[in-house]
Amino acid sequence: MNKRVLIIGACGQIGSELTLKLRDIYGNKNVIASDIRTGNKELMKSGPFEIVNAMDYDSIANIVENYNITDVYLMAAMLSATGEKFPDKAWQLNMNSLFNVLNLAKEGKIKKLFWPSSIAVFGSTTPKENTPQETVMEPSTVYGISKLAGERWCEYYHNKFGVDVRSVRYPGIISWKTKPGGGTTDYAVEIFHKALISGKYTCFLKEDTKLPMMYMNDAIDATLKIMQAPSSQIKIRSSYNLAAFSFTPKDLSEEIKKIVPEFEILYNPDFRQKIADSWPKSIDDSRSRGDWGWNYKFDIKKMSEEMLNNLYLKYEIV
Ligand code: AKB
Repeated sequence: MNKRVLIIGACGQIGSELTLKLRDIYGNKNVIASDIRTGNKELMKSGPFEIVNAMDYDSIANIVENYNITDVYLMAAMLSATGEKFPDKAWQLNMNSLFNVLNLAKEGKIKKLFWPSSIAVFGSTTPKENTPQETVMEPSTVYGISKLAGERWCEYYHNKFGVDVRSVRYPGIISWKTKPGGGTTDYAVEIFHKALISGKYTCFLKEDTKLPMMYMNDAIDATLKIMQAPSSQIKIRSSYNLAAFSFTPKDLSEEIKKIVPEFEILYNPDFRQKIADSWPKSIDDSRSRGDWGWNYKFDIKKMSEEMLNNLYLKYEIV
């Protein structure tokens, strides 16, 4: 049976790049993008697009039926910082959207499901360095609680109903094409834009706040890799730890200064500092490496060069 893919939340930071990559692999007409709003030109023009509310089971079920969808990537979510402002909405969106697709899989209407978890599943009682796959998990944000609950539900649907669900715990994702929205790690993207536009950035986290991060190309790679692996290799059905590199705002500003010497960073921590302080500083992802061959390609240096080179072109700075 031919693969036909649906991405829910295709216009977001990860969804927009994932959709284009999936279209390259499976063909434009076999990859259906969907979101509650329209996306950028490239995404809208390169293949089918449907407006959908991730919390509306019937409209998702209709799309799945109309397009004979086999695989779903559920990328819609409310992230950590916005989730603290709208806790009810965050819980509803993050949980209802997951149940919709888990139930479609349980009913045999789709074959395979990707659902991202996050380092936000960990909390202040978790070991901070080299955080193990299995450890104490007491998240303190609504987002983290919803992701941890989601992980338990994914494992439950796999064990009880045989649902083929796969998941990774994304760290902060850095990309230049689409900006992230509402996360605690968003500073690591904003800083590049501000470095080129004004040469100055005021960071909402303290200079020594170390967090796990990853370049978008690696995040997409991991997502495709776990989805393409034979089912027998996926031994964890809650969610896999995933890592590339970790840095502080100060480390990142030093890296940017190597390319933009006049760049200046200031610090004005806000409510997001408390969220960041509750998260791990580095992640042990040996299970992902061992089970399905994960490895990253971009380190902080290569990522910073890629970000600045692409943003120079985007802003037409010569
Ligand atoms: C956030 O900051 O909320 C996200 C995440 C780490 O899941 N980027």
